[in-house]
Amino acid sequence: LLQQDAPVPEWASTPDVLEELRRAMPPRSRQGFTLFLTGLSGAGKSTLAKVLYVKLSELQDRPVTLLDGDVVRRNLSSELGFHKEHRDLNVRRIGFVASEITKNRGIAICAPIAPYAQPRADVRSLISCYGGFVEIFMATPLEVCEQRDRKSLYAKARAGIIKGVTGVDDPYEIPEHPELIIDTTEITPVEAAACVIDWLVNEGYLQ
Ligand code: PPS
Repeated sequence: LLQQDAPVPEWASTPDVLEELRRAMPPRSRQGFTLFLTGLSGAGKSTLAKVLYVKLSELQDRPVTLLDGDVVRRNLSSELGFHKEHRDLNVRRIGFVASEITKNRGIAICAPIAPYAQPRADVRSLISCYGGFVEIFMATPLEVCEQRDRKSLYAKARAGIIKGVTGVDDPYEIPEHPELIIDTTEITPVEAAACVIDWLVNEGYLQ
């Protein structure tokens, strides 16, 4: 089943198969979708993801699955480090799991740093075949993330104890066309979640 504006996967390359698949796509309120939160450590991804998990579970019937960065790294990507190839592989794994959830009309909430544009774009293409893909750029500035520093990640990076920390001495490629941009410097997680829910209602994913 394909979204109206989704890229065409290889297996659906004949026009009649494609048309049939698109006709069979349910309205957005019954499709699966993925909320893909990306941003620096400390930007508020996990906190917002958890609030969204609770709200979406209360508001509607589709099953909701949370794929948080730390949890995925412990369970699905425990052998991976933080150099570019491993980060990309980690993000692609998360994208694959989210695509399966979306295909089965569930809701996936992903919250990795996902610092590189190409794997984010590939995940978008994959998931858009099956349902909605909502990229949420957590734009909280590095200074604010550093002040929070609940895991002492930035302190260790500044002290030279760890290398390759995103935002300090490793890149974060800013999303060019995210569906939503959220800076949690001056809004609470509940207010941020309300913005996301409003957007989902306006776009027809929630009734
Ligand atoms: S990535 O880039 O998407 O694969 O990263 P992710 O899987 O989301 O993992 C991010 C969490 O790992 C911790 N951590 C680091 N982050 C960035 N750079 C380096 N070098 C690093 N080493 C460990 C960090 O606590 C991240 O947690 P979050 O939830 O983002 O705060």
